[in-house]
Amino acid sequence: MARIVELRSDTFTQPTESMRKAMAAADVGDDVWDEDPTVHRLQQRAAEMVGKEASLFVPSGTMGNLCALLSHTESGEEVLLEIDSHIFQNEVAGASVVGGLQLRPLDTVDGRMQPEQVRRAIREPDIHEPRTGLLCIENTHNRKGGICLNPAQTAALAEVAHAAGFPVHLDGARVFNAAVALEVNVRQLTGPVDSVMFCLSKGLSAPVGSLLAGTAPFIERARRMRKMLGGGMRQAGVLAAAGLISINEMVDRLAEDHRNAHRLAEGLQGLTGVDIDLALVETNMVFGDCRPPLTAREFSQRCQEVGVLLDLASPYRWRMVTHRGVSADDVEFAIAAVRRALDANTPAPLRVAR
Ligand code: TLP
Repeated sequence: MARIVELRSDTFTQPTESMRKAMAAADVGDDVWDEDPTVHRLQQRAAEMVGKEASLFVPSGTMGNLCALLSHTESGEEVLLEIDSHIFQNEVAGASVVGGLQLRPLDTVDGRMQPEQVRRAIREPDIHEPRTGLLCIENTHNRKGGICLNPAQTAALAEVAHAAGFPVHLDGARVFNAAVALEVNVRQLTGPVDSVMFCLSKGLSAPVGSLLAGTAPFIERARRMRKMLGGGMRQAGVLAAAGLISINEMVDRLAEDHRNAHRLAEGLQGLTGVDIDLALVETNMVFGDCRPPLTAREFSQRCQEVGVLLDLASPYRWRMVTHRGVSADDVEFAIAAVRRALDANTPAPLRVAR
C-alpha cells in the first residue's frame, strides 16, 4: 500500500495496544446512574491533574464546552471569546441555539486576547444590554496556529473577569500540549480559570472522549446538561479505560509531536507559492498560506497525490497537525514529497503569467 502521512488532525490518532487491552478488561456500570467504577477513576484522576474539585466524562470536546457554557450562564447573557476560537467558529452555534447565549467575538492578531481588551468589552449594567456572563479562552489556540497562553497571561485574563464578577471557562482541548511546550505543570494553566475542558481523543490518543472539570456544584449542573444534550452514556468505562492511559501515559510524549511539527515547518519553508511562519509553530500545528492564485484546495490535492494529507483552514490557508501516528521519518517523507509535488507542477503564479 502506498505510504500515507496523516496530517489532517491529531483526532486521527489510533488507540494504543494497551488501550485496547484496558478497554476489553474494564470494570463497568451504568454511568447515567453514576455507577461506572472506571469512569469514576478517570474523573477523579482528571480532576486531580488539573487541580479541580470534580470532573465529568463527556463524549466530545464540543459537548464539554457546551455543558460548561450552559452551566455557567443564564439564557440571554453575553459570552466574551476570541474571534477564531473553536467555540465561536466550529461548534455550530450551539451556545446560541441551545443556551440562548450571545457570543461576542474579540479580534486578535495571534489568538491572545489582551486584559484591557476584555475589560473594555464588559457591559455596564443597562436595561438595554445583555449582561456579560462568561469569558472563554482557548489554550492551545487551534486556528491561530496552536499557540500557547502562558500562566501569567491566563491569570491576567481571569483576573479581569473575576473582578467584574463572572467566571472563566478554558477550552483546553490541547491544554496538555501547552503545558508540555511551556514546560509548566498544567495546573498553572488551569488554576486561574473556573472550568476547563480537555480532550483525550486528540494528541493523547484515546478513541473517544473529553473531560470537563470545575467545582463540585458546577460539575453537578454540567451532569444535568450532559443528560439534556443526550450525552449520558451507559457502560462508558470501556472508553474511560483508554482515557486513563491517555492522561497517565501519553502526556509527556507530546513533546515529540512538537519537535516533529517544528521540523516539518522548517523543511517546508521556502516552498514556491507557500508561506510558513516558523516562529508561530509552538506546539503540534503548522499553518501555511498559499500565494494566490494557488489555493489551499489545490495545494492539498497536490499533497494528497504524493501521500500527504492536510486540512483546509480557509481558501488560501491550510493546516498540518503532528501526532503519535506521525514519526520523525514520516515528517522527512512528507517534506520531500511535498517539495517534489510542488516542483513537479509549474508554480501557479507563473502559469497565470504565461
Ligand atoms: N478540533 C478539531 C476540529 O473540530 C477543527 C480539530 O481537528 O482540530 N476545542 C478545540 C480547540 C478543538 O480544536 C476542538 C476540535 C474542539 C474543541 C472540539 O472537540 P471535539 O471534536 O471532540 O468535539
